[in-house]
Amino acid sequence: KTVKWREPAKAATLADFKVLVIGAGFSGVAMGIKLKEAGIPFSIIEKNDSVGGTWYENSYPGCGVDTANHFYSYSFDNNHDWDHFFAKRDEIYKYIRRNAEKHRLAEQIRYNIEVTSTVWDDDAALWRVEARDSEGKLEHMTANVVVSAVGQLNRPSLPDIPGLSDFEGPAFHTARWNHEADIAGRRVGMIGTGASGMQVGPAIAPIVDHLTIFQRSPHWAMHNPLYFETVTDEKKWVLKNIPFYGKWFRFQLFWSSSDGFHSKLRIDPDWADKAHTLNADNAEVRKQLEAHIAKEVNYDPELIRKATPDYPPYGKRMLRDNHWYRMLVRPNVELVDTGIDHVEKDAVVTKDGVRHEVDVLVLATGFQARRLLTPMHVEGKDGVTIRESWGEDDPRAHFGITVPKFPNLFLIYGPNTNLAHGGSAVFHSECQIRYIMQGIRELIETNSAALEVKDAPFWEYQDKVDEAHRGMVWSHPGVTSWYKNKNGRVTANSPWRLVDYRNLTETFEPSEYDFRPADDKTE
Ligand code: N01
Repeated sequence: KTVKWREPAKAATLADFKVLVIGAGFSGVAMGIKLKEAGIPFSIIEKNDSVGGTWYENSYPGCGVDTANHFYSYSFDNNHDWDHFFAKRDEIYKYIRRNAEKHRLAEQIRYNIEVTSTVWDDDAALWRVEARDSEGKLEHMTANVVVSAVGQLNRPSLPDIPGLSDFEGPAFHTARWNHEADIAGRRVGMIGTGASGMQVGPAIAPIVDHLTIFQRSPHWAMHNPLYFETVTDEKKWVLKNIPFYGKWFRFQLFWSSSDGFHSKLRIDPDWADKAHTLNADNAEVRKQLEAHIAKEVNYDPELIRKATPDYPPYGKRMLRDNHWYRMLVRPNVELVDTGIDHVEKDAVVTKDGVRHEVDVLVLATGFQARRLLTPMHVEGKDGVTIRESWGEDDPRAHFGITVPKFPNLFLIYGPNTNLAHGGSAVFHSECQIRYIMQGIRELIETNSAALEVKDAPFWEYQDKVDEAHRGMVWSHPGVTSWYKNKNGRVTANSPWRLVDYRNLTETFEPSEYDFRPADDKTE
């Protein structure tokens, strides 16, 4: 739904108003499209030389989405031409680029320039933004509103393993895949078995000489036959031409991830086997997943032991089985779960003293999700930085979007908005964008210089989120993941069903914010 002006005449006052969006990924591009539709001046600062964000940076073999594309796409471009139900990176990247081109965002996007700092100037009621271009030249700009569209998963997390820097062969993170490094016929070591590693493994196993996978803990992965299917021309025709079918198809994907899941995620306080499952539905899922693993690894007891998690299903992100388990039985693949002791110039040495010689090292070790906005310096009112406000790893925001002491700053895919239970991150972004657009409209139409979320609604929301998480699987004490901080507080995920989050963010409520009149500022 597009946010409409209530007072169209106010649009005329926009000449001096500017929004700065950080990042031109899936969310930044959508934000730009909505700002453009509303006629609000904006620019998008992008550190890469292209749009796409995560779908540009991640180009590792096998990279693709595990949420069906007919839902993992913009509601305003319900693309019926997807070639796959679960597209690979190139197809998604092209989709984002096509949208940016269609809406002529090239006029607003600046590439190869990275925001290093954004500081709130309370006297002028402006954000003073510093950015560095690819040659290291600093540039300064101002904006009335800053929207962070950098998300949670854009800074690779490199493991702190002794000797890693001594490794002499190519070593790189999945989000920085080194396409110059020839892996064909080489001995490859891969650290990490999350969503990225689980896609890389089956994609490279057939071409490498040997693949050694270093697993710290196994992840659950679910079989879905559609994962491997292409969308036939007939299906595309039906999606396009049968009235409402395309919408229905999208809606049922939305609904199954919104409602279908939640019963499997809630801890039943009376449930006996709390270590491995949560409730009857969750136990049923576990049974099916265990049977699937056993079948796929040809009932090899050692592989079953290594590949089966002890924690309940959904404790970490539920992955797609993209033939991961079948890959484990290949003669050139070894799954090592003894823990890494250190790395040497040509080998990874595990805690049992075994040297695993490798030529190339792939780090599928995830992202610095809890250090949201890293490494930007973000400074709000009274000189408070976002790191001071959030501590080392405790990001919080009202609906995941606004933070006290940081006026006119909006976050997309901020704290507690990650979807760990299925569903489309694009849907969540659009909820946030609609909310942000209403906030900006409120600023403009009430002739205000700044808005800032009040402490009371902010903390009330934090309590609600924490309370909701307490009953959910990812708070389970047996699970460690990037969803939680070191105190066990879930900082990444949303506890809500999609429909609940949509309802929460549907209407920007001005009474939750302090507004500062425009004439109460000095230049
Ligand atoms: O990262 P992860 P990811 N020594 O943090 C291991 C999205 N995504 O890039 O499980 C040894 O999940 C770590 O071990 P453990 C999606 O939201 C989506 O895979 O902590 N191992 C784990 O196995 C996803 O959730 C898609 O015990 C170390 C792995 O590295 C998010 O991105 C595709 C280690 C990291 O897994 C992140 O996924 C890709 C160490 N020091 C990504 N440090 C799709 O939609 C970490 N590990 C398909």
